[in-house]
Amino acid sequence: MFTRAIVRPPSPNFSEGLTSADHAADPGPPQFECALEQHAAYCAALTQCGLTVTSLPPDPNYPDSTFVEDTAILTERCAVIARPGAPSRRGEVIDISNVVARFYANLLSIQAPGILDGGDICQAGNHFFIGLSERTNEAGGQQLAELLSQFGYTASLVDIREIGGLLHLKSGLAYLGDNRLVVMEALDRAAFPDYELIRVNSNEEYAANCIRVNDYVLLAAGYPSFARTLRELGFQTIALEMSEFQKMDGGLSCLSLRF
Ligand code: CIR
Repeated sequence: MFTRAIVRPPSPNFSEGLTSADHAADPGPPQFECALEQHAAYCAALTQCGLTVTSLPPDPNYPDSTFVEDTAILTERCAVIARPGAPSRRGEVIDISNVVARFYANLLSIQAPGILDGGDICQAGNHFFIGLSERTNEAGGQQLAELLSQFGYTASLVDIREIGGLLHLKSGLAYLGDNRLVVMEALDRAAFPDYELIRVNSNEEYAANCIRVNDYVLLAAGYPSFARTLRELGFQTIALEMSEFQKMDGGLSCLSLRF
């Protein structure tokens, strides 16, 4: 059960953040007002799931700071402040560290030369899958595995560096509880033994980045086949418009830290 979430609405210069998209081409840069509306609907969905939402003020110094999930790993036993792989995002952890400290006595952090983005970390029960990506290196992954082991968790590394177009491990992987993992086609299924794997059609891959929040699964709107799969598995779903965040390579999970 989650009881809380931390979020940070986008700032007006949100479109100046990192992205692989060419804003000169269709569908163009994100529209700030629309992003704000989508973010508000996202927060309302977290509230519907029973969470108390702590919202930090938008920070124009860090246009990517709405993607709070990349800045920390929050578990039932400890919190680990990340060291984001993108230098332009590294300072985001200062505010996050201050707010997380209000809720956690066990507060740890990733140190140089380690880099690690929270988007690469997928908790599945007492096990953590740690993605090695352009944003998370071996040093960061090993540090996190070691810290987590001190609190009784296990971890394994999943190398996604050869998979084109996958920013973070959780862009293609989600844990739904009850031993069920959503896995996009490009990931090596052998990395996830002992789990029931739920496929996402290759034309709906963006939807793989969904989150189970108590009695609901939140997923991106516009992926009917995957939404149907979830409902057939017995989940109540909430579909959320994510278009403006998708333009900045953001997925649904990265807009909140849940704990
Ligand atoms: C970035 O490139 O860092 C942001 N524009 C998007 C981060 C998305 N985070 C995530 O998928 N966990």
